[in-house]
Amino acid sequence: MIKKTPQQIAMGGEPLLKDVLKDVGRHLDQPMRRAFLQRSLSLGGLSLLSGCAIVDESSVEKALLKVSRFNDKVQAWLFDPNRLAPTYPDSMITRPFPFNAYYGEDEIREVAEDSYRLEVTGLVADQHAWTLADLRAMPQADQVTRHICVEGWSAIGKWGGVPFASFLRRVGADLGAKYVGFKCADDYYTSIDMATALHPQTLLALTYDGQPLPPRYGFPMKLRMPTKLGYKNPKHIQAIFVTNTYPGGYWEDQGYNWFGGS
Ligand SMILES: Nc1nc2c(c(=O)[nH]1)N[C@H]1C(S)=C(S)[C@@H](COP(=O)(O)O)O[C@H]1N2
Ligand SMILES: [Mo]
Repeated sequence: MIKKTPQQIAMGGEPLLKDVLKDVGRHLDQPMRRAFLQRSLSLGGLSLLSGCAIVDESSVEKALLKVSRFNDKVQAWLFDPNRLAPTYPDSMITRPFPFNAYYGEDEIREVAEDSYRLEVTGLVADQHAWTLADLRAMPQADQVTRHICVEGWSAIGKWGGVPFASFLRRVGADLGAKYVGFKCADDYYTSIDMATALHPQTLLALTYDGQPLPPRYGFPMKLRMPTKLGYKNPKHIQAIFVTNTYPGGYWEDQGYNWFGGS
């Protein structure tokens, strides 16, 4: 059960979500948690929003998850597939560009180039596996954009590679499917909505600052989306699949918002 403060008991009021969040820990990404706190949403408000009865911590989790999935739908609806994220001159690139992963720099994954094959499965006509040379032979584009991490930092970097929309068209993906999922060499995984997959700035990035993507930034390849927060951008991609079944993600399954737009 969620404990009320003596003051709340005296006032006969319900505990504020703020107090509950302290108890239940990380269930929302920071922007959403802030939005809740700013509005001082009460438990009564949360149960109204989610349609869940709030009786204990696990029902709070369920209610927050429901609101977060609702939030995904609103964000998807607000997402404008033609609006471009800001781009910057090379002179504004952050040097050195930060490293981040769910582990430290001493555990950066080394993927071998020669044996590397990118698997492509699910709702795609052509399921052959790709070598790095195959990917480098596709028309390339590059862009300087800002990467925003929910941990509270952002940095400007330059990525180059294959526009993801051309890749999806080349493999004959079902462009009406809901999700594109990614599996990575380090056990990370995530998934995105098809509208973002087809966004003109979504890149299957093979280079960083004009050089082959170094291991720290996701060799051999990462998906770079300036329209999404850092954790939605998978590094060391080994497999891509197109599906209508919600695939979740490493942080998303621990309560981060799935849409993760910025
Ligand atoms: N495979 C993999 N991809 C990942 C992560 C990870 O731990 N593993 N972390 C994510 C997070 S939270 C961030 S902020 C960015 C960091 O990318 P960078 O090292 O290029 O700065 O990678 C994202 N993609
Ligand atoms: Mo991040």
